[in-house]
Formats: sequence, structure tokens, C-alpha cells
Amino acid sequence: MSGTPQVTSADLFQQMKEIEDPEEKKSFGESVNTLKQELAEQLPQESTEDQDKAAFNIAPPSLDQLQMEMGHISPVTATIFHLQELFENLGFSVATGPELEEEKYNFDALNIPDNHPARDVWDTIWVTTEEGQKNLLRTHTSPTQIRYMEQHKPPIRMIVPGKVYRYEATDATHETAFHQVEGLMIDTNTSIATFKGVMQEVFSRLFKQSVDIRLRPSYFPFTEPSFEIDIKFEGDWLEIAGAGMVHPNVLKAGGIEDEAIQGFAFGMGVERLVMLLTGLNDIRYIHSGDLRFAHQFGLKRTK
Ligand code: FA5
Repeated sequence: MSGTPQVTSADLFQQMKEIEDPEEKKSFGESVNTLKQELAEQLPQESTEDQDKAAFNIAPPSLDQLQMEMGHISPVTATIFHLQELFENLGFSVATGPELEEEKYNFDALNIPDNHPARDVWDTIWVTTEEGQKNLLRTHTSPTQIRYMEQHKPPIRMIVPGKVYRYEATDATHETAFHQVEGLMIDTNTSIATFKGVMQEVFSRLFKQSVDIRLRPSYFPFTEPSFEIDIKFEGDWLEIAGAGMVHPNVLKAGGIEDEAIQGFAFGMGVERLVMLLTGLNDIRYIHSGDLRFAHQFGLKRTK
């Protein structure tokens, strides 16, 4: 448009006011009116229907204008996906199990009979069905060991990621609902040395740097010997997983009677790994729904 003078009818009428000679003023006015009329006739005429349509024909806003917030993968899911990939590379299969679990799988088959003091270690949320059957929200992913052994013959290499629930007070390292990745490897020659090798491989790849790992003797009714895996975090040791060599009673409960078969199992706390991976010092942020936290983990905007 640059260089082309823009003249409106208002400009012309303003110009007319400045003409002093009445005759000249009249003739100028008539010319302006004629011009205005001719221009109006040349413009396309819109019917009422066209005008109605135009009223609704609003251009959709572009993505740019919308500034939509897109969903994204949470650090917990991303860590589970990464672990799945690492274990799959070592020949492990990925399985699942129910969150609403039977007492038999969560406790009895894991060598924790009724009235066993170890039941108190896991504060349980019980769910009694209308038929009176006493179920529970699984307190750990270990019941999937039994379910898997019932369906598969050794050699077994499997992991099960999933959500677990505990009726306990929260603090900076404890949540009431969190995720674990269970692992089970049994064969004729699987030893503690195999277990250490697998853990070292997985953790060094997960953290992409060397991390200080410590195995601490512990107690679980379903493993013998049992240990806890700690990783150093901000100068302190953070407990990452429980583990051990699978107890013969557990193999038996899973239908494996062959004495030559042995192996290890572990249960890792995924939120604790997220804390280590991100430097987060309070686990409660992870599921808080606070967008200031979520925005730090790849929440994408279109603008
Ligand atoms: C268990 O749950 C065992 N089932 C683990 C296991 C599996 C042992 C197979 C032997 C063989 P534990 O209660 O220690 O163990 O939990 C395992 C891991 O889950 C812990 O090391 C920790 O990383 C994580 N964890 C435990 N409680 C919480 C909690 N309240 N909040 C967040 N993470 C937790």
C-alpha cells in the first residue's frame, strides 16, 4: 500500500467545507455524492443470508493463539520405560499383575502365613468383597512372582512394574501409593554373583554414570539370604530395593519342586529412583499434581 494515497469520503467532505465559493462548493459536493454512489453500486451486495453466514464464519484460532498445554510422560513412567528397556536387553520379559490382590498371593504364598509378625511390616489396606472375601491392595509387587511361576516354567527372567499401596504416614521418602519394579530370575545356575552383575549393569546404564551402591543384609520371609540395596544420595544412603535369593517355600508355592532350580528376586522403589535421577529431596512432590513440578519434566507448550 505504500505510495498510494488513501482518500476517504470523510476527507472529501472535509475538503468541501473549505471551499468558499457557493457554486463551486455545490458542484464539488454533487461530484462527491455521485462518486460515492457509483462506488457503492460496484461493491458486491450481501444478502441477509450471506450476512448470517458471515457472522458464524469465525476463523478458528491457530495453535499459536491457543497456547495449549500438552500432556507428557511423568518421570515415574519414563523411569519404568527405561528400566523395561534395560531389562529386556538382558533377556527379561515384562509382565503385569493385579493391584487388587488376594491375601494368598500377597502373603501366604510368599512364606508369610497368617499371624506371622512380618505381616506388620507392610501396613495393609484391606478390601472385603460383598461375598465376604478378604482382599487387599497389594503392598508390594512380589505376589506377581507366584502368579508368574504358576504360568511359566523355568528358566524365568521377568520384571513386573506396578503400583503398590501402604497404609502408612508419609514423609520425604515415603508415599502411601508408589511404584515398584519386581524382578525374578531363576535357573539352574543363577547365583548372588549373577544378581550383583545384573544390578550393576542396570544401574550404571540407568544413571549413565558410576553410582555408589551398597548391599546391606536384611530380612524378607520370601528370600534367604535377603538384602537391601542402597544408593548414595546427597551424602546419605537411600534405600532403593529389597532383594534376595528366592526362598524354597516360595518356589514350591509357585509349583517349582526341582531342587536344582534357584535364583534371585528384587523389588525396586521407582519414586526413590526418580528422586536420585532428578535430585528431588521430597518424594511427595511426584504425585502432588503441582504444575510447577510437572513443568520441569517436559510439559510442552505449543508456543
Ligand atoms: C518389599 O516391598 C519387597 N517386596 C521387596 C523384595 C522383592 C524383597 C523381592 C526381596 C525379593 P520393601 O518394603 O523394602 O520391600 O520395599 C522395596 C522398595 O520399595 C524399598 O527399597 C523402597 O525403595 C521402596 N519403598 C518402600 N516403601 C516405600 C514408600 N512408602 N514410599 C516409597 N517407596 C517405598
